[in-house]
Amino acid sequence: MYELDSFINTLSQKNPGESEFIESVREVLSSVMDTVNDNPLYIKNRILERITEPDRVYSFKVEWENDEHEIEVNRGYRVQFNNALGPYKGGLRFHSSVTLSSLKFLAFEQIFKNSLTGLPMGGGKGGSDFSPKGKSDNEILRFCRSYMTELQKYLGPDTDVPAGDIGVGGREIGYLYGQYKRIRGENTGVLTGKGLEFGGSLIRPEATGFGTMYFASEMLKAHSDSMEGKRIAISGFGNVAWGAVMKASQMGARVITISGPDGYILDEKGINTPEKWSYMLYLRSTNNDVVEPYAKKFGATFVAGRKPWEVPVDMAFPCAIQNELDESDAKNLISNGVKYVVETSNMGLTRGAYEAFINARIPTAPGKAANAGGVAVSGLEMSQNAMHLKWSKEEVDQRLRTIMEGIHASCIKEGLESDGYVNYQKGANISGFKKVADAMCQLGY
Ligand code: 2IT
Repeated sequence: MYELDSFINTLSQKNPGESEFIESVREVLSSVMDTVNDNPLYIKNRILERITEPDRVYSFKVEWENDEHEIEVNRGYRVQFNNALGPYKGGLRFHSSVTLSSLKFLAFEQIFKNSLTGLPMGGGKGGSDFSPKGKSDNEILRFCRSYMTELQKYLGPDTDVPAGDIGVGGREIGYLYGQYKRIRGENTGVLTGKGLEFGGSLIRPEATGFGTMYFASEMLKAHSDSMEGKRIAISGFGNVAWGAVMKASQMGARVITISGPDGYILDEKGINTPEKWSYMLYLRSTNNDVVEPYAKKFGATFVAGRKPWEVPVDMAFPCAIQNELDESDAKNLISNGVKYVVETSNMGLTRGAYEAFINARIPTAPGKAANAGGVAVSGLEMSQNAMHLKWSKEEVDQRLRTIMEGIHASCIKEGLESDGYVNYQKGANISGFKKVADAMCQLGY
């Protein structure tokens, strides 16, 4: 019999200082403990000990030259956590907050997220503490080349296939893939999120944001409700927030906030025109990491240094970074009448925030279910690359929608509680975990 606190204690001793990783393991295990203790095969196969230890972790030096011709040194990583279901798959994050602990948490989450998509993908994650903020295009190119010169040793289309994440968008994927091809001489599509001219998939840039709205729309349907007319708060202003804002508007909802490290925008008219959406992309492309200019351009309010969770809304979608919505934010949202919460960033909610929402019986989707659309379309990009063909926008979008509906159905199947409340966190964790654990049992150690 396993007991959560003592398992987590042992894990913490084994991984000192890795609080984000430990928290992500606690989050999954708190949902699956009964499932494990009820299954002698999982116990005999030591699934918990094995699934919480990464297959391997690469850490390497990345040297590059800045525009002043000075040499800079960053640290690069790739965490190959678990490949029971398929090649390691997961994004690369370039951000000043990146540490081994944050990448281990992201890679661990990715295992269960990828499992939920139903596609054959294992879990991995990588990145660097390099911050693109304020860097020139040439500096980013030089950094990407140097990073890939080392990383390429560990990649392959059936081994490990990275993609983007915070700080890694289409431009960076292009530079990284260019260097991979230069060194390896292979057009195997070993990164996803590529440009459409060289093997990328239609809908991949939009996929995470579209997917989270498809998931949300299923959630609302399951609660005899609809997206029409809902007031929505979104945080972030990057690729994920951009896709989410567009799809929410198409579904008849009104998104009234986006945010950056400098504060948030309150646009009561709604962020609902192609001009506003393009402006989000423009803001991102400047590499300044600010949203304030949006307020001046569109006559909206800018609230400096605060998060959007103080605005009364029907639905909240954290779309920025881990731990961006804490217990006091949750209490604010609850007292302002929030009806649904859809975590779209990875581990965007703190444990206290989850507990507050679940205690208040507010349907709350976890990131590993709601944001799986991004990696799902990455999986579809891998399929297209392997077949050497390209699907239409409609075909990819339809497959994405079907995958998100499937994930929602899995959450209901494993997460429906006796009082009729759907515990999405529990549902996603159990459903994602079981498939990986079953595969590990069959594969042997
Ligand atoms: O967190 C994520 O799922 C991603 N950054 C996307 C990963 C991928 O391989 O597309």
